[in-house]
Amino acid sequence: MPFSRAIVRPPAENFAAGLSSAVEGPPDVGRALRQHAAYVEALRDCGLDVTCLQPDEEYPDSTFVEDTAIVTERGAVLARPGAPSRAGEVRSMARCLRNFFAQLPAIEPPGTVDGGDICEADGKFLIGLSARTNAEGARQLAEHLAHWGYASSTIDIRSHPSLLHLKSGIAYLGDGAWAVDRSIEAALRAERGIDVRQLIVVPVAEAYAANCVRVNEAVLIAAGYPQMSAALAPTGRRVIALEMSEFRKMDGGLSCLSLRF
Ligand code: CIR
Repeated sequence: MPFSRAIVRPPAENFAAGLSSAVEGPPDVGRALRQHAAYVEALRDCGLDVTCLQPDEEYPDSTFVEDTAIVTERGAVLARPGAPSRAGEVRSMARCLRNFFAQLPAIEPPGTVDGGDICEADGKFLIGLSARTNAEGARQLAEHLAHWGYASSTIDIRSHPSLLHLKSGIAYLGDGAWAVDRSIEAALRAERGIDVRQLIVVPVAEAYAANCVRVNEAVLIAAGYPQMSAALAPTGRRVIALEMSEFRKMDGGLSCLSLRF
């Protein structure tokens, strides 16, 4: 089913106070807002009805809305972000999601799940075990997904410190096509029950570009990654390149900036 909606939240003035492991220095909030506006425009251009939440200074990382919920065609689950400073972001997302989902089960303590660790491929869910998503959170999520008839399995990325989330290193582009960081290529190939016909192993120098997003007939990728852009051509998808420099400085990528359903 194509996506018809997205939820986003522009960064707040104190965006630079969010969590970051990057060494590039603080983001420029004005530039981040312009990059975010272009991102929203691209989603609309792909046919999505975009709900734009108010920036929230209480949570400087709250522009990364993907981490607050797991949204599927059959239902949504409220996440429980593993970073304590982000836990409260879920409240306002729950209010928004209630407009679209009658039931909203939630990950409960001691489980933690960041939405960025969840990758769906044609109804099968890969759940990353990371510094943010723990085994108990993964277990609870798998149970909710199974209730809706979805299969899932885990991929442990805890020994890959360069990957904050599973989707920092993997993207499903549909029709058996994947973009994948070299460090998790073997784990992906070992997965059962998923369609892996075309694997784009992202060049080490372009590792950030592994976080790309298929939105209906298009793929959004970060601008400035020519090898990745060229590798996507055979997928036949329209490639939309977007400037992401300011979000990259805060460890965020394209998928993190929206919930799509
Ligand atoms: C964080 O560390 O939580 C944020 N600065 C970045 C979150 C990026 N989200 C994602 O990859 N899904």
